[in-house]
Amino acid sequence: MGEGARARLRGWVYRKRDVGGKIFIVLRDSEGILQVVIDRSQAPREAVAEAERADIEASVEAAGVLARDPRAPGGVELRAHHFKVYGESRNFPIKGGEGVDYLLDVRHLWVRSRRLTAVWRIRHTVLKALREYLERNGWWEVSPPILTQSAVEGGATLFEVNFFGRKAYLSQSAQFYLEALIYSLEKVWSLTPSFRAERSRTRRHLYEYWHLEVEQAWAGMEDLMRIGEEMVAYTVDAVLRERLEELSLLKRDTERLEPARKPGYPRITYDEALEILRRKGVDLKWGDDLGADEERLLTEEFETPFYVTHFPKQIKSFYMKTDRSRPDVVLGFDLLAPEGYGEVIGGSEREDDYEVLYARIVEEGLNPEDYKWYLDLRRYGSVPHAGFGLGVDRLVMWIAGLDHIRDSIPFPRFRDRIYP
Ligand code: NSS
Repeated sequence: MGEGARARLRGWVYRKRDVGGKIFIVLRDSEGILQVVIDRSQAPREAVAEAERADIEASVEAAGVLARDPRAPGGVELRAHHFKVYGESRNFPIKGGEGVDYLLDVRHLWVRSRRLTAVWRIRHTVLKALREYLERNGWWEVSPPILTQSAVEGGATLFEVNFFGRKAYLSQSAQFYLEALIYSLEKVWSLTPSFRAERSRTRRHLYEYWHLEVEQAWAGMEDLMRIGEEMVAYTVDAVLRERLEELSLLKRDTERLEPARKPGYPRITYDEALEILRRKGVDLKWGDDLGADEERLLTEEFETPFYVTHFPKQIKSFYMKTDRSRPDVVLGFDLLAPEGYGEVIGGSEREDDYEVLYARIVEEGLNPEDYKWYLDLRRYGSVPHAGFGLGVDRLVMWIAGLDHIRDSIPFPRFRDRIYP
């Protein structure tokens, strides 16, 4: 809107300054902020009275004429002749300078902050881009259950639920259900909450996170690695095109994201990862898992996300197919985000042979009875197939350049708090 145009807007009081002759109210709405000026010598008395009682975060309506003013944020202000308070806001509990724990207590109010709002907008674009990529490439979206009967990713992080006197679990992954659905739809995906009772509290673990999973029939590890990197590159590109203002508000160095806009990310094997770590002074034994610290060191070597592949089978899940030319490693892959962020995708080719899968279940000390239906998928029309899971919150965390995963999601769930 140009100089002299009339405007009416509704929003919330973001900042307020009363300098005697004029009241300056910076108004915040879903599009951004705008300064509103109520001039005591020109505005009607009721408008002035309403502006006086409008506290920080009160919801208000203002109408007037737009005027250029270099001192206003954005260079434009609204000179109001009408001003009305809708919902008052006495003593808003967040004043600035509060600590993390307090801000988590008032998360229901903190979610309106400009910084978090910028993250929600980036997250929206991430979700839109992921979905758009899949839609354009012929994938079927399906809806797997959240209440489940068996573990996908090991018993240690399972949340137990009392299901009418029987044990059930909150889903850690939709993978097994997606596997069942490829026998008709071939290329399927889902976006669901996944639950992990992680033992340690870290910057990159949530207890409830958003999991985007894909599964494809007649496909191997290479095919799925290509899809993973195309999807991530497509998403980074969309955010760089559509959310520059938000990235700048978050002070994200977008130069660091540029190289990730194109697929073709580097790949190293687990063995090569060990070699790199050794050069950096970290001596892992073959068969040790890569933890957050090791991942961080590896990310120093790359400007873009990169794959680590061919892990020792003892550190990966029983369903991963072994490399038949080297049976001690699996056809599994992780995609690690640069700048210290680490794993955002975990996936593999799946074991599709009934006998081998059965033996792996037993070898892992699991009860084949619990996996009867999953084994059935290898009895009736088994096909080579592969898939992966992408942690949406982790992807947002990296793209937005956040220090902690909790700020990638409006209401993060932690072990010691499920409030608000
Ligand atoms: O455990 S994963 O590595 N793999 C699976 O769950 C497979 N069953 C997925 C599949 O092939 N369909 O988790 C996948 C991703 C992982 O790379 C992380 O990005 C994310 O899920 N993830 C998490 N994000 C946030 N918080 C927690 N606790 C978490 N755990 C995994």
